[in-house]
Amino acid sequence: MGETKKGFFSKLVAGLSKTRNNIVAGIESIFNGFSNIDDEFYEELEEILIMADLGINTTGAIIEDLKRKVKEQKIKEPKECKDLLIQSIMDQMKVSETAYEFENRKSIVLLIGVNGVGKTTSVGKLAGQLKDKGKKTLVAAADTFRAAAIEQLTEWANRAGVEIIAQQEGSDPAAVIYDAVVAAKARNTDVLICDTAGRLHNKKNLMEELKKIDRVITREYPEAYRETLVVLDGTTGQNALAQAKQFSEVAEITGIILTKLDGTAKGGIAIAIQSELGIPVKYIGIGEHIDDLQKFNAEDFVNALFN
Ligand SMILES: Nc1nc2c(ncn2[C@@H]2O[C@H](COP(=O)(O)OP(=O)(O)O)[C@@H](O)[C@H]2O)c(=O)[nH]1
Ligand SMILES: [Mg+2]
Repeated sequence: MGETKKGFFSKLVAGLSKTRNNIVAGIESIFNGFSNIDDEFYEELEEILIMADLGINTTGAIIEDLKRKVKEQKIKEPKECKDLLIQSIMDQMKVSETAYEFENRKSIVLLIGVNGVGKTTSVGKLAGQLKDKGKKTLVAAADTFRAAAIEQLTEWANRAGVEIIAQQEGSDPAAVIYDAVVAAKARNTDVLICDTAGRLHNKKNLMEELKKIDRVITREYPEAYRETLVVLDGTTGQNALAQAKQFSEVAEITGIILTKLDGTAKGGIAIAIQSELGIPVKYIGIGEHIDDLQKFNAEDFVNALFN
């Protein structure tokens, strides 16, 4: 491992410590405590995975997969199951190589999600990362609902060292996007990242607002590569899964940013989202600092969680 990679990994391990404590102790007690792979063993394992927020469906799929492999490979020792389990989870979570294609294109990235999940913070962190990579980055303050939201994004833009397009509180979000798109084209911007308001996702007006934003982008900048990320708060567990489902009904979601995994999250929700919705978790947030956003790496994530 190189220095940066190592630094990231230890940060990930530290960030996920609460998540891990929720899972590891239970997992260890099962793999070491049982002498046979029997129904009781599977039942306890099932219980722990559900407690870790993997949800019933995902847990069911993982247990079935494990049972099949145990049989095929004639495994007798519970301890030997651990690697199989880890492998099975990793297989469910692979992020495709094209997941971050927007970084290499002229692109528009939209962050959507309910209030307080970490959209504005994630826009700032993402802008900082792209800027560090030498990408010409612009952010748009399309959460015009509260003045504080515009100020907050302005602070993040300063921190990240990128420019911001904003209007006054109460203005039309689609008008802000229009300004931002015009600016992005004129300035030869690589990536335009747009913050949005966290209205209730099941409300008709949010749907209308997203459609309007979409129309503006399609009309003004049809060749832009599009990325629409739903931001979810990892501490809300199964509720985050429900939000992802609802947003996927109103917008073409290309990925998830799962935040606050440094909190009391039970990171298993990342596994559930991926497996139940087929939407890749592309980034995870593990703190409030500008560096605390990482690309999701299934192997690192599962290792940080289980080892
Ligand atoms: N611990 C922690 N806090 C976060 C993370 N991401 C965002 N927050 C905090 O969550 C709160 C809400 O974030 P904000 O970006 O304003 O959410 P928004 O309403 O969706 O724009 C702020 O206090 C952020 O500092 C994270 O990954 N970890
Ligand atoms: Mg916000």
